[in-house]
Order: sequence, then C-alpha cells, then structure tokens
Amino acid sequence: MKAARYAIALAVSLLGAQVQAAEHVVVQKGRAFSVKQLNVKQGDSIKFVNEDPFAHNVFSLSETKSFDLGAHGQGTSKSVVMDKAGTVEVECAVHPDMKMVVDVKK
Ligand SMILES: [Cu+2]
Repeated sequence: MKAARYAIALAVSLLGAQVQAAEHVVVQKGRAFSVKQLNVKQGDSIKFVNEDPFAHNVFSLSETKSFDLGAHGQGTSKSVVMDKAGTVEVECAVHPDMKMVVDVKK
C-alpha cells in the first residue's frame, strides 16, 4: 500500500514537471533555422528537426549553455535543455551561416 502511494506521488510530481517545462521545435530547412530568435523559459527544451536532405549539426559556445549535439541527418532530431537563464547563440558546424539566438528567461 505504501509503495502504491509512493508510485502515485511520483507520477503526479513527474506530471507537474512536464507541465512546467515546454518543448520548442525549431526546423532546419534550406540551410537555415526556422526562427532567428526564440524566447524560452529556464528548463524548457528545444528540439531541432532536420528537414533538409543532408546533415546538420547543432552547437553553442555560449557561456549560458555550451553544448554540441553532433550531426544528424534528414528526418532526425536532436534536443537540448536550456537549464540556465541568459543568451545562447546556436550555430551549425556544417553551415557557418546557420545561426540563431535563444533568450532563456527565469
Ligand atoms: Cu547546417
């Protein structure tokens, strides 16, 4: 009985976390990100979906969030969580002209 109660409490807390954090989708198409600028809240994630017939990469050297999601091909996606507030410049290592800015608010 105690275990069941714990399981329910855990499920509710997980649901609560899901409601608070949003997932934003950015499409990579025509060698460009679908948006140049994106506002998100701390804890939100961004899903990058590649709709081009070739590979893209997603990375950032920003102090707020430094990451490298590596390369991903057509029809695949990569996600990153914006866990700190600040500005994050997102780039593609394959195409130097592909850039976007994410503003993460608390
Ligand atoms: Cu690219």
